[in-house]
Amino acid sequence: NVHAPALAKAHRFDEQTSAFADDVIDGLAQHPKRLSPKYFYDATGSELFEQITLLPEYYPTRTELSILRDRGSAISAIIPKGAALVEFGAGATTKVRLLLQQCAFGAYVPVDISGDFLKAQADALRKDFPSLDVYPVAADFTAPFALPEQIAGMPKVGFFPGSTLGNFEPHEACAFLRSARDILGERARMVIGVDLEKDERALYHAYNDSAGITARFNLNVLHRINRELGGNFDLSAFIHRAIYNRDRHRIEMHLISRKSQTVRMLGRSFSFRAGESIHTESSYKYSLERFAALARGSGWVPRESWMDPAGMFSVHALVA
Ligand code: AVI
Repeated sequence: NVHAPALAKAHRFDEQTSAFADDVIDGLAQHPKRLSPKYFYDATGSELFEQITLLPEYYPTRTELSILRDRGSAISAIIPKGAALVEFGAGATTKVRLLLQQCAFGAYVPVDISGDFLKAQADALRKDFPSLDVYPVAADFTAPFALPEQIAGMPKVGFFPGSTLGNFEPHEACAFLRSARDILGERARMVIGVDLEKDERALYHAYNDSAGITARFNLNVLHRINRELGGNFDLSAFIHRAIYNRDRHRIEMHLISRKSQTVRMLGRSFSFRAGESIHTESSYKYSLERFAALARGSGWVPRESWMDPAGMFSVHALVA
């Protein structure tokens, strides 16, 4: 291909960028086209996601916070004193702060792929919880990783808030829960936030907000491909669409091509029909029973679950 050498020179790819490139090339060659939701979260995407969590239509974040706050004493009752709290993924610290205030943890281990972000987060928490030992781990938490030696003798509690599990395909969710159980070990506990199946209108509006932030969040992945992989996506030629797929219990986000067009990237071209979609995210919604079955099938014993009064969101405690 004539473009490839020039591009290879123009972009000196690090390992992460070339994995991104491989995934994008692979995903756009599929029928239907798809991109992994993990690529939403560059600096702009993370900022847009923070804005989503504050939208009036996006109920999950504030509802989960209310459950963690209102059910703090029930949650702390299942947590052994002096346990190490291992958080899978490190976003805003609001939720973990609630747990740290309400339960007697001996150590906090945030695990995230972004090392810079982790360090800033760890520093802020050390300042506000001076007696807490914080041991950040820079790792992809969807793959096996080692816990810090310092927490070897402590009981472990995993924390996976935000219904991030919902962005995994069911088989990936099962694999993640299994691997978390292996990493945390015997007698571990897990506190996990899971979005619930509900009225389709509420779900629809949560992913089609009137301010258009979710649309920007979705389209940003094309911007990222342009910037990091030298793509030439015209963002105005795609529209955001989020629908609820009732049979598969999931919100699907798509980017729909407004016209027939060809997009180039890394010396390759990808053609789109008018109306053709790129499936960019699934956000699975569970009933309490379906989540408990998933947890059991992954080697955990469901211990207790809590909901807000309107039954919008759930927090589950699992025991290894
Ligand atoms: C991070 N994750 C749980 C969000 C969700 O609701 O699935 C991501 C998101 N996508 C669109 N809005 C929010």
